[in-house]
Amino acid sequence: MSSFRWKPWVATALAGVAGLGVSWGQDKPAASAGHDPATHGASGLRKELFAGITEADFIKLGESPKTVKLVLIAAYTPVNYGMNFNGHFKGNAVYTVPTGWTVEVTFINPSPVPHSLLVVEKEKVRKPQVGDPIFAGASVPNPVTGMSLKKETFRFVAGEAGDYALTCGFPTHALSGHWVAFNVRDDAKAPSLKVGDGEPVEAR
Ligand SMILES: [Cu+2]
Repeated sequence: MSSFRWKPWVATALAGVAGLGVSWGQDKPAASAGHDPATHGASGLRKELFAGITEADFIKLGESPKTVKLVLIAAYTPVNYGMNFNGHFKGNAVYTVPTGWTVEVTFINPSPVPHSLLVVEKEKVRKPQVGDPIFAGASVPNPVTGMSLKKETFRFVAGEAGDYALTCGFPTHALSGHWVAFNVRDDAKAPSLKVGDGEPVEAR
């Protein structure tokens, strides 16, 4: 797939394949959908992978100076057919990190459906395949293959200001909204996380 040449009809076909993801029954939006992982139901999720993790752990200052720790959980809620991180998708959560900070990421996919996580330039989320990570080390292993029922960690230095995305690298998932925004800013004093129309909350 690395020699894949993008053509509009291919994108349409692949988006169609992604649409078929509706058949992943456990990820169907449900009336009970919420931010409580307990609402997942009997869907084959390996819940022990995120046992004890709360929303307070999603962004925290690291032990070392200028270090921030992020926890991103795929399929955390059933929204967007599970193609979300901590319940967020299509850029509706925005992480901001000061330029030069080290980012320590824990990625958890408790679902049997493969997902992955890497950092790319934001415009790449409009492609069926998002390509290589923009910063050295800013990816789980084999992001195109994805992984399931597993936890991975990686770390990288947010070395250059810009607009990026923390995205799933499994083909067509970014197109289907499986990404959140990741901004690196020269003028940011502390890492923060903004959800929806809310105010940014600084890491502590
Ligand atoms: Cu995904």
